[in-house]
Amino acid sequence: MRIERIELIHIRMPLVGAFRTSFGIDLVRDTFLLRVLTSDGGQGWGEYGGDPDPAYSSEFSAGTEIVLAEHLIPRLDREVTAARVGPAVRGVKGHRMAKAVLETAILDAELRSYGMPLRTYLGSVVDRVPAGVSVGIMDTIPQLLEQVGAYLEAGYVRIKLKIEPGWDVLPVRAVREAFGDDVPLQVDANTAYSLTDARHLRRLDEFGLLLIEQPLDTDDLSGHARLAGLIDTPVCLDESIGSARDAAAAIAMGACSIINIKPSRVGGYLEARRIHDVAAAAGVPVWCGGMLETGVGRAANLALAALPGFVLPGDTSASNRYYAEDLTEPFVLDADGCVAVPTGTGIGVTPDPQVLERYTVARRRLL
Ligand code: SMG
Ligand code: MG
Repeated sequence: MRIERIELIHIRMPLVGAFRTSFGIDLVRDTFLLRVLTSDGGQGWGEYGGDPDPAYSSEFSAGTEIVLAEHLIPRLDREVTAARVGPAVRGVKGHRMAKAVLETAILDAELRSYGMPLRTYLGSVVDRVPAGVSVGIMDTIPQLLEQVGAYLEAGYVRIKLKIEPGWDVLPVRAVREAFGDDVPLQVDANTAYSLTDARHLRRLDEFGLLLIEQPLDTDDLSGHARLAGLIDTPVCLDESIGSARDAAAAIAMGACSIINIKPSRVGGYLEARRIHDVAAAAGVPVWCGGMLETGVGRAANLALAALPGFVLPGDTSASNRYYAEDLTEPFVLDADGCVAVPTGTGIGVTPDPQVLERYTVARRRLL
């Protein structure tokens, strides 16, 4: 496969409601798509998982654009396959989100050229995946209960509450009291706590949570290992896991007993698959995280979430969780709380050109 051209399409998509986490509040998804055009007339798409600010991770859109244009794309052979992207860009330290969007667009183009769906390439074993939903920090408990109630009504099979100091035990207790002990419930702190909060976090033990996600700093594996020994709630890592090697180390040192796999965070679907394999070998359950993806990123995440080790529901919600109008055919939640894995070749979806145009704020040719 020969690459002819690479375009960056900067998009701004309004969210259906504000999404607040311990590190900020989002009202719009401000990101970009990469479109790869091949010399035989084919194309491939990828969606950047980062944000304009380096708040969730150290990467951010404007920096990523420079890294792509000046450091990653120039290292690629025009004659390329997805498997060759990682080795080609190895000399660039870090920047996994940048590498992920590039590798994914190339992988999509490659798979389309073979007529193979991403789910087949990755080794998916199911056609539909159970969907969880991530619920942001709210101003009041009644607002939270209304939101959680609506998601349960819609069919979501698992609720994840974003937490931070001052918004943790109370909202969890309120959700348990309102909806009962049987609702699969978990929390995500996005690094908002420190080890000195262990006694406080122990108070969450009584609620039978599935897991607590990333309570401590990104680079604090040993802190997570110590915390895991002090609380009963299983510790799940998100931000801390950037590679299969990180996953192996975290598992070996007891820093986590569950892993949230986000392809964008770990450099793409190939590394995501390796993390899945490492976790499966160790008997560690994984689930597919999300970065508020439009249909482009969501489609690929669903293919990954259909691998056998993904035994917990992911943040693989329907399109309307975030967007009134998606760039692709919307992903919908079935009555049993599942979302269908795309069957088309490559990632299985293509943005609608007219819809994409409406949300495009800039275009730039990178190659
Ligand atoms: O795509 O449903 C989604 C987002 C799920 O909570 C979610 N993502 O840390 O897991 C996480 C967050 C990161 C994004 S917050 C802006
Ligand atoms: Mg998280």
